[in-house]
Amino acid sequence: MSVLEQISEELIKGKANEVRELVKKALEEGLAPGDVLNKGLLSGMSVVGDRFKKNEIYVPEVLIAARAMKAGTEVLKPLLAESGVKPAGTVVLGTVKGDLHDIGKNLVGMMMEGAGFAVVDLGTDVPSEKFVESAKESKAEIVAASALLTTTMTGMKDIVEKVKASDLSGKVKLLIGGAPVTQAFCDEIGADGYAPDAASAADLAKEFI
Ligand code: B1M
Repeated sequence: MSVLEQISEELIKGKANEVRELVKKALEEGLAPGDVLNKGLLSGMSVVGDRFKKNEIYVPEVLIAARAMKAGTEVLKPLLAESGVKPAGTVVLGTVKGDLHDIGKNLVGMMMEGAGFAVVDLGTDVPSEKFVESAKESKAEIVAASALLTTTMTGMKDIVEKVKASDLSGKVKLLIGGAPVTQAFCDEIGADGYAPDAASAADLAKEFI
């Protein structure tokens, strides 16, 4: 079994220490951080997602797998975020109100840092007002919101409305994403951009600047 397959296997089992060590091993073997992320960690997480969907596993197992994913991404973080250039701009980032999923949001943060942005991470379950306040405080150019639930993505509309009603209107760009989010939804709510994955989110942020 290749080291990337081993990473997926151990992530599915929720073995955080093993995942951390295997990620280090993969990097020592010269594998690219992006491959370790996509072909190791994320491919394991997609199996976890499938099993969760089919009710083969439940929330506790998913949480344990998420913890293992975090252990692996922590090793990768400095490499994904390596840039050495002065901030291209400031991004206020968070998962919308009512939503506790943060793995994708954290990846977006890492990719944004990698693209040279200063990232203000508001965490999860963030009320719309908080996005607006924080963007004012940090003089951000971009507000980036993540949602993983069809029930919480509607909160993005509220962020758009609050930004438009504030003096940030026309000054900040609103970028949205997350598994249930689509370009059509982005157009419908009047956000400035949608990205399907973390790397494209960073590319789009660069385009905005
Ligand atoms: Co939840 N969960 N979950 N969950 N969970 C999903 C999302 C679900 C699809 C599972 C399923 O049924 N197949 C489903 C949502 C259904 C729906 O609404 N469409 C679901 C559900 C129902 C729930 C609960 C309601 C379950 C329950 O309690 N009955 C509950 C809700 C809690 C809440 O938020 N209030 C819940 C809870 C949890 C855990 C806490 C157990 C855990 C989260 C742990 C954590 O995040 N710290 C969890 C997990 C891990 C998942 C799955 C298995 C994996 C999500 C993930 O991290 N994927 C997920 C199933 C799945 O997605 N296959 C599922 C990896 C991550 C890298 O992908 O976040 O999509 P993702 O990010 C991607 C892109 O979407 C994009 O970039 C990333 C890739 O590069 N992206 C952006 C994300 N944000 C972006 C922002 C951008 C641009 C791109 O711009 C700003």
